[in-house]
Amino acid sequence: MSIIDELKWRGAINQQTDESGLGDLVNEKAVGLYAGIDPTGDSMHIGHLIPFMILKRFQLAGHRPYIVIGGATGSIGDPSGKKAERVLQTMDQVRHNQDCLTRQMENLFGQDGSFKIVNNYDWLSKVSLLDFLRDYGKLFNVNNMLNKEVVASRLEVGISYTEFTYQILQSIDFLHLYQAEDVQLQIGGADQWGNITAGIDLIHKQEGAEAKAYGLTIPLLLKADGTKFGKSEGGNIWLDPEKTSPYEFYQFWINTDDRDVIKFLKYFTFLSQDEIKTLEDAVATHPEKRLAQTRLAEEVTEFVHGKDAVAEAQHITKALFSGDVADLTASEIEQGFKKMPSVTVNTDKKNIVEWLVDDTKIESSRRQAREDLTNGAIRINGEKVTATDVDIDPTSAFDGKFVIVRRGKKRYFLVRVAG
Ligand code: 545
Repeated sequence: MSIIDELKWRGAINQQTDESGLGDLVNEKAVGLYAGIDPTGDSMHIGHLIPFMILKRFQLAGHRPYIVIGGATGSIGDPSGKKAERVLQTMDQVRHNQDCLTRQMENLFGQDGSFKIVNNYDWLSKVSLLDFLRDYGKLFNVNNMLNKEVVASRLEVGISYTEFTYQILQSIDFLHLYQAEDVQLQIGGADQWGNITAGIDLIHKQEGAEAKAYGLTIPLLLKADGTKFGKSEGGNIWLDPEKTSPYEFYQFWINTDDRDVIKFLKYFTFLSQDEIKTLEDAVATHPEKRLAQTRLAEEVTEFVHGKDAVAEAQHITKALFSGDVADLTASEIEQGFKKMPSVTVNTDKKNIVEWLVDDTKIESSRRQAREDLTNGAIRINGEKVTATDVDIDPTSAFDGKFVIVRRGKKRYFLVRVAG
């Protein structure tokens, strides 16, 4: 099966500039191809990842992927998808973000040398204003530029000359990579169609109408319930583990709706058609087992954060479900309890009733605290405590840093011990 047919099966093709031309090309040779990312932030979220995972699929099929980090374009900002003019970032911000994104890309794709990561600052910063106008500006027709959806949709509110020019910069990239690295295909999200086709036009003007350059875009990912993909209540799902912990990342995928899970397996994993078909049957016959969600969470978390992170996330999930929290590590507690209520107490030993009411405010009154304790509704670090006349030593577990309190079946509280 050709890579293009595989992408079709995965639902990953929105538009192609020349379907049969590209179909022939990928069967003929190892094709150079690229997707770009602008350093407008210091981390990708899972939505940004899609085109780069498709580069990876091309690589697995024997092709030659390039990632362009937009050190130059990112200092301008793509108007695509933006309703209003952007505020320019400082060059220091751009460089910081560019370094963060380069590291993230290297971690995900860069290990074996088969991916090339390049920065368009290296060539775009060398084009002088006069060269820009003489060598490139002459090849762009302002009427065509105005007709690009991105620009047309901004004409009423206004668009600066700077953002208007963005499409020329991305076009120069495609031409540069075409000439220097024999890159013949650019991919990107559906919002990149105008920029990609502008680049192909430039290549045709510069290299002749017969020049073989192609574009392919990926559809915007939609969820069955109509809400935006890639967000949880806490906001975006980031790839940076400092912003979204591997446990939260894993949980995000675990919580996928049955109606979306097969689509996501096709988009975000490298599982084969047969494997995905088997999981599809499992969703139909035993949805309650959530086999497809578990596999999805395992695959994507391993791809982004590694095998150990999957094991940790599963350990946390299991501990929180069963209540056996005693052997969690401090890092697992930080991850697992990020969204749960937390308070900070001092290291003093204290009567449990007083501690639950006065220090932690977990219980609203002494009467309620005594009642919950005697009813067996309180667990401290996983152990049921029923006596009301015992002292609690906050430093007795988890390196003296935390106490985990569970009230009833599900309500967890994280008590941080300041010491
Ligand atoms: C720059 C120079 C090129 C080719 C492409 C570019 C970047 C492109 C663009 N892409 C988007 C982007 O978002 C910011 C990420 C911050 C961490 O703006 N002009 O850089 C997104 N892209 C991934 C997908 C996208 C797109 O990185 O293509 O569609 C999102 O899914 O919006 O020579």
